Amino acid sequence: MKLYITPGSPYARMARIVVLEKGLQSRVEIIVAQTRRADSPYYRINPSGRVPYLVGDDGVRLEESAVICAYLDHADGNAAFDLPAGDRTWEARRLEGLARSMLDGLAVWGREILRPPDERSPSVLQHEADRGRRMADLWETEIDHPLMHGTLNMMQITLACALGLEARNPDLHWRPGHPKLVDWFDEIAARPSFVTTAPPDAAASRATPTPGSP
Ligand SMILES: N[C@@H](CCC(=O)N[C@@H](CS)C(=O)NCC(=O)O)C(=O)O
Repeated sequence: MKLYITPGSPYARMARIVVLEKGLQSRVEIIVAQTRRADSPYYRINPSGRVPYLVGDDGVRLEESAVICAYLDHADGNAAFDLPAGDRTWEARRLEGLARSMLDGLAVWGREILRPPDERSPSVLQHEADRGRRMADLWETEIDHPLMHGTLNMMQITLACALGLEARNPDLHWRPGHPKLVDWFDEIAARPSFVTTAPPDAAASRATPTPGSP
């Protein structure tokens, strides 16, 4: 299989974490795509130009991190990240939705920051900063949910990839006032799959701007 990524993409990071957690490294070739560049050869592979993108051994071509993570999880016939059954299904979906909502907002904010200064929208920056603050407050409570602890799942992976964007956004300060979230994140971020896929920090990206960022 071929998994197209960029090093800074939190969505691609989710798929990379699943590859590592499932021990699929020998089956999945990780390829850095050139995104956000006019006439990138990557557009001939994935016309949307987004990452992650997976080309399976069976020829299947998949977009969307949630779909790709599920496909990778099932690739060994022994899925570990399916939603829990019964009453917990909707709780799991609710938490995954909340985590993705935070991630989507922080991704928009991060993209705005990577634009040239004279192209950045102050109102978008403010809107996403405010949303990020509200979501961090919400997660300081939600992090007590039993599904956010114990065996790793997609809710945890999604939230951790969102919070991990602090490395790419110097204005994202979700830690102050959120001690439970800090403890939770620091523990999950120490897992080898998270350490290996940690995004390059914003200063490094600015020093060597890559069209493929984030
Ligand atoms: N909903 C998509 C979002 C993917 C996405 O927005 N990826 C960004 C990188 S973080 C991208 O590829 N941007 C390149 C572009 O917009 O051309 C998912 O979950 O996979």
